[in-house]
Amino acid sequence: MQRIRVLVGKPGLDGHDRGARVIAAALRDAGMEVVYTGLRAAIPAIAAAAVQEDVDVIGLSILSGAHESICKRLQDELRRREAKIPVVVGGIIPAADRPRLEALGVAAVFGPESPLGEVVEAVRKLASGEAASTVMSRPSVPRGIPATRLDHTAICVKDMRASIALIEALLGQKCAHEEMVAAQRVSAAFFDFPNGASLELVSPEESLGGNPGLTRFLEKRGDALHHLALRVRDIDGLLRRLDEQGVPLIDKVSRLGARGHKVAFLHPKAFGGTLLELVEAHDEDGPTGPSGSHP
Ligand code: B12
Repeated sequence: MQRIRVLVGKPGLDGHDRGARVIAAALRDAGMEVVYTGLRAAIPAIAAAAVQEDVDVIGLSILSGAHESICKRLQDELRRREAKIPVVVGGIIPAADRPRLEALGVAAVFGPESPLGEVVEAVRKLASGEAASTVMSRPSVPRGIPATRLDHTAICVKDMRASIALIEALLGQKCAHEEMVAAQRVSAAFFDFPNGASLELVSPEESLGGNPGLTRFLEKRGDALHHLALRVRDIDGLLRRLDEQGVPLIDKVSRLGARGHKVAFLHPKAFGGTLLELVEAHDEDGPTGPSGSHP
């Protein structure tokens, strides 16, 4: 049986070549012959090489945002050469752009964290002449929140000093960290636990002008559980993906929380009425402990 031949192209000025090299290696490991163009390949050169090398599939890696114009130009070049070669694309492709690429004749699109097995299978199907629609229908965008652990649980309190004294007595441990978060006009105190998660006490800080959201919360509920916080990686990439998937967000980009960590809140509607915070630590395994912030 003839080996499947694939051309992996890295068009334009985009210098992100990790994804292209990872994909080229995965296809080679799966027994395919792979021609990799290297960085900054011109589009006519990609089309010419694909025809000359008689490849079964062309794969483009694009993280520059120019995917639409590149795919259009490549299809024009292939048409000019009367070549009918399926094209797959990977990289940073917003979900909203996928239908446009499909309309341009792109057979499959793969975003960040696409499982390599899924890419190999799609290329194999296309090389064996399977319809692009069956390959395209496979979801390649990861879903959900890949939390690495619980970061902290926060209780909103009216009297910070009295609450710290109460919790210190109850847990038999000292408060690990106190901070005034000027940007949010709150004071926060943390009790850390051996598994890395912690309990946060948070209170509107009148000396900083107060936090209307927390003041309203206290008027309505009194001292009570306020939010849960999950530890995540690449918080801004995750927020972009959740936004594209229609998850209601309070923060579409992260902001600076306590302890210098990046944080963002989901709307309570997203989590059955409970306010959920995402936290990306600047030092994931470091000793800095959890962070906190307040919408
Ligand atoms: C590492 C990185 C860099 C490295 C690149 C190192 C290298 N040699 O590749 C460095 C530091 C050099 C860099 C620079 C820049 N970067 Co950068 N970078 C990243 C980062 C953090 C990870 C990319 C990566 O390597 N991922 C790992 C690989 C394995 O994943 P991948 O490429 O996504 O590939 C997977 C899929 O996409 C798919 N896939 C990819 N290619 C292909 C091809 C085929 C055929 C198939 C089937 C599948 C497929 O399968 C792979 C496996 O799942 C991303 C953020 C992110 N989380 O993606 C930003 C990111 C890509 N960078 C970005 C930017 C803006 C830049 C700069 C412009 C920043 C600047 N102002 O200088 C420069 C531009 C450099 C240049 N010359 O182009 C933006 C791009 C924004 C956009 N397009 O909308 C991103 C998204 C960051 C962000 N959140 O804004 N960057």
